[in-house]
Amino acid sequence: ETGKEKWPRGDEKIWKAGMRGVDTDVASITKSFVNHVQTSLARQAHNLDDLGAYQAAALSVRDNLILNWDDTQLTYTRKAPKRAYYLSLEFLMGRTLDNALLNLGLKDQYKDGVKELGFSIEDLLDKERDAALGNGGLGRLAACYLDSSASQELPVWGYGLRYKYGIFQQLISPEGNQLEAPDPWLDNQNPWELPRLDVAYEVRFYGQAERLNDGTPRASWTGGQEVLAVAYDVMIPGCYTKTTNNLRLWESKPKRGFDLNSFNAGNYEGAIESSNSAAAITSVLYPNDHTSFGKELRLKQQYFWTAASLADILRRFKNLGKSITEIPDYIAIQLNDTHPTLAIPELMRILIDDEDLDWNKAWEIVNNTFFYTNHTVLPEALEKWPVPLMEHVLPRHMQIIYDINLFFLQAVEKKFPGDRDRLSRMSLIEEGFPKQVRMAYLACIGSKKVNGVAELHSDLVRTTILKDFVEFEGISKFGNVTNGITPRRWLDQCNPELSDLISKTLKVEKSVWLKSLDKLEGLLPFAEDARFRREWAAIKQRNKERLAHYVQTTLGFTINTHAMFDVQIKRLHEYKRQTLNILGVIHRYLTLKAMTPEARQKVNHRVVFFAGKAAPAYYIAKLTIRLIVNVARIINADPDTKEYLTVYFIPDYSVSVAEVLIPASDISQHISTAGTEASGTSNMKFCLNGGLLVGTVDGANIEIAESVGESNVFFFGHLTPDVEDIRYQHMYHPIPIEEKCPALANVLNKISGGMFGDGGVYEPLLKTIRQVDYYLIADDFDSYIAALAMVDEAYLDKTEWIKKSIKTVAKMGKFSSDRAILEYAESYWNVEAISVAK
Ligand code: B1N
Repeated sequence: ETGKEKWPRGDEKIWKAGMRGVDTDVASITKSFVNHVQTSLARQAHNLDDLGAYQAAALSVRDNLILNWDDTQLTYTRKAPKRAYYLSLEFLMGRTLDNALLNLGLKDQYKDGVKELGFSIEDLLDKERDAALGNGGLGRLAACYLDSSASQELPVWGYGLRYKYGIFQQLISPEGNQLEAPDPWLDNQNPWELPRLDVAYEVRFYGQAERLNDGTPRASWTGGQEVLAVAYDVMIPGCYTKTTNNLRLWESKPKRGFDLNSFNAGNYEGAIESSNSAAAITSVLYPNDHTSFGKELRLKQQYFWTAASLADILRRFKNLGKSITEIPDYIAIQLNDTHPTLAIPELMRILIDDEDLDWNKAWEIVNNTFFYTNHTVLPEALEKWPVPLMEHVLPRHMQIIYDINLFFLQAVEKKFPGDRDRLSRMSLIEEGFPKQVRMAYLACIGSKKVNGVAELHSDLVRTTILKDFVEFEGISKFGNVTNGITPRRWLDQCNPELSDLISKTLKVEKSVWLKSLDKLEGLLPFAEDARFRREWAAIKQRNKERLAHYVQTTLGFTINTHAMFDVQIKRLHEYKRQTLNILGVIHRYLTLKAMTPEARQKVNHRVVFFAGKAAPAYYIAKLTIRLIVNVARIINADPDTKEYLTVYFIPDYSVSVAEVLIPASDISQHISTAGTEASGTSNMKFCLNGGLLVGTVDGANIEIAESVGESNVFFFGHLTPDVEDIRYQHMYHPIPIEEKCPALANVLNKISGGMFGDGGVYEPLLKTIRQVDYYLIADDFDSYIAALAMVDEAYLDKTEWIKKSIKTVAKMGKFSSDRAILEYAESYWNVEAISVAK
């Protein structure tokens, strides 16, 4: 292409005649569906099963998305606005069809259409596999932000990896152990991605880096392994708008089928092996959150993805014909945690080695282009890469990091002369064997702004892990953007009856309030309306029945839907304290057992749900699952108590399972040790669906309470500033658990004594509580039990309870991811909305 050709080629009229819109009346929809059955799928009406029908519906809906996507991208190209790019190693998208139908406003038409063809839309929706390219909150947040960017018409693209295997499938063995099976989510074709085999970049690993020493900072990087990154595009439709953004996922491929050099030398197997090693880069999502293992393949994933994404972003920028120094006027890059931090030295490499800029100019560009979001202050989660590994895999980047560090420490020394401690604290290189690169520090100094994900967390970032950097760079660089969730998926899609009731009551169209969630405040007066409350309660009841039906059909258990539903669903982690919950359940069980049958009659009936995956190598987390499953086995079978208390562990937690569990909850638990959960986002999802929150004074719980009113949440536990002191006491003045918390000691003894099967099995878990108790289980236990008693008390007054539920939903507007993404666009990226002509 020279840029001077005439487009389109040939006769423009004939081109125009061939272009079509997609009609969206029911007759056109059935026609398109049948068409896809016949041609795209090469199947026939008489042997089409639900899976085939799902695929035909998806392809038909996709036609709409493709046309909108095309118009959107053309608009962006023509208007050349500043764009933002969201780099995330995880996108936990879940299912797409229902979301696309709702955002396009075509759900009813498709429902009718597939019905005319003999199918039920619900059955088809259920055939879709989740796209589970993430671990938990961080990946789901990225997905919510894409939905909000498109809905708010912001020119934002996501960049990630197209893992062949998503997060593992969780199975539970008869003993209660978690087993992991692979998740081959692409096996029955993925209609939602468009392979762009023509969009490909070469990415280098290993080799030699040699400084030119010609008076410039340039170096040459040669040799090593070259791998191809190929683009797959996923369309991201906005809600009731034409804007359809893009999520570009990279797949790794060997550069030339396989290595011809080895082939010629007669080493056929060796050649195949090197081609396998290229394909391995994007084969699997790492299933650990909150731990950094320093594995070479993970480092290769990170570089592969950042290098391909930057190359793509810069190619698009170069098409604008601007000077390279204008990059920050057209590009903002958001780093989702430190995983994409290599983009910083990579852009330096491109600007210096390829574009021949001097160091300071290059650093200035970099500094005005990147933005870094921190998602955790847990020390084990902070990424550090061993210097020898980095030198081996990315020799040129290691040189650049050393240079960045040198200039940086010179500046620190200038501001704080002679403060050697400070220099070693702030160095990008941590001394030790081996030395390690501190990625959070690199992300921080390379970015224009840094933010945490809830007020408390952002404060902790400023006062703990990045304290020295605040002192050096000034506080204004360090902000907060409280996380949000998309109300499209997490209310309209997962709780359609509540969404309809809200539209009807507010007398506002969904297309309006779903994009201006503060409008929910209009529900407040209806808390006093008895008829409205009855409708509200009836919807909660039907959502509980829907969940019971799911459990019945998948696990075979019959659930009492008139009991209170108490839910804790999230990754298993000691800091999230599922142990506190299950120990509380045992305490409740023991209390019930000790009661007379008459006394029991007065007790609030409760069903406790757990779900969540444990990292495959996280022994204590897996043991917690085993304990939950075995406690459930005993309690659910006890004729004295099973009417009052049952427990279920729902296996293989996923976005789709969450969509069933969340609308059914009466209360949900968010009970991390204060100061450990950066934000949490499922807390927002529950409250938006009228479930009340039991939680610690942590993360976004605090802001939820501020919004909905403290009388509508159940808080307990020690506060963040006390946690460190208490840990200190644990170390130096330990109090035996029998003394500190007799109720808990009794529970632990029952477990050890074999009430839930061989007690010895659980000793390593119990030891973490009896000995170090780093997460303060014993310190918070009594106040936790007291909070649950308050819940029971409050639940007795059903009218008051429903009022709380309504008032909570009414005040959740702040937690829309639209609000959050607009904060990023306005206060960080300087990116504006741009509408796509209808
Ligand atoms: O990010 C979420 C927050 O709402 C949660 O509170 C926070 O725990 C979560 C390494 C992580 N922080 N860090 C991770 C994920 C994967 C990985 O490899 C760390 N996830 C969170 C959204 O802000």
